[in-house]
Amino acid sequence: MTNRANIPSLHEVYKDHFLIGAAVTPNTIQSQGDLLKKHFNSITAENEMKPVSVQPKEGQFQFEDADKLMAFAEANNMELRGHTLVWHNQSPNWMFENEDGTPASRELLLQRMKDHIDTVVKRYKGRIYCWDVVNEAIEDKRESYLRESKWLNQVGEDFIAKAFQFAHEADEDALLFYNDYNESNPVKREKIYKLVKSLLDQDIPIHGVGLQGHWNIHGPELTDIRAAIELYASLGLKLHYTEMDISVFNHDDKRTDLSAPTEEMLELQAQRYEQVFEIFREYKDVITNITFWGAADDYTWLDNFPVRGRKNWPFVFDTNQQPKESFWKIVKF
Ligand code: HAH
Repeated sequence: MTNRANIPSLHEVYKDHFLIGAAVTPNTIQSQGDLLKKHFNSITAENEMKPVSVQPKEGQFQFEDADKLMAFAEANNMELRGHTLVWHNQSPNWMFENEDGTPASRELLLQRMKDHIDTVVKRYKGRIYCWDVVNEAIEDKRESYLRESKWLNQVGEDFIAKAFQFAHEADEDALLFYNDYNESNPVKREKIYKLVKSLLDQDIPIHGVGLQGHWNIHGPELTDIRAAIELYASLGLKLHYTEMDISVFNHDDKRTDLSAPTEEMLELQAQRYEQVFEIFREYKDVITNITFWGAADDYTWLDNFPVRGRKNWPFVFDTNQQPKESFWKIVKF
């Protein structure tokens, strides 16, 4: 690998703006270790702190992988964003069921939620600086408000408020976030706003909105990104971009013929990175963390989503972990 010592460090360039984060795994802290140490001062566990990873069986917590990532953060003076405590996905089935397979009652589910949150949050108390307490509870489809889920069906709408209360009881200093995707979409952003506002109106301890930022080279519109920031900021909370990537494909583009991104894709990507970081800098008083959902193009969840096995190139570092044009666009301003 060629020498990258003399390129600017992303997190140093942005030290007066916000933290710069990356989602990591036990593999990538090895394979991308040097890159992570140089450019990032915040990390998030891609999967290792999700419910199914830490409590696959009732009461049998597994923290080995999560601990590795925590230790990597601490050894390298990085913050850690906790992700995630309550979600409809990557959560173990046992949590929602009685022993005979019938749906667990509201009381049992809330007890399990409390036990889970208590154990996980207290383990990293004072070390994980913020948590995505509830992930993706809003429905994407136009008509309905909250997403259908076992949490909603078996507990009721207040499962969200309860999760925040339990998290706050476990670590009163952790910053607590509601996190969701399609956060810029005009219809969905109003619903996210409504949810967070209702939590604030009930004095529920919530401190921030996590905007996932899973975007692509064609969208969303910059005006929608800006409008979403303005709307959430009007709640008086901090904003984190929690899972940013810029896919080179439209969401419904199923093409699988490319073994490298085209010049045009890289051009559009660089232009978009430049434009969105310009907006981020403008709102640095409310945006306090920009986290990418990965670090370099050699590893991204988008290689398997939404098309399994199709390579994608969503970051500012390429498959050799070298800076792309996108990198230069965001470090020069
Ligand atoms: C995110 N969902 C999750 O928050 C994260 O935990 C996971 O590793 C990857 C992505 C995003 C998502 C989406 O963009 C579209 C449909 C469903 C979920």
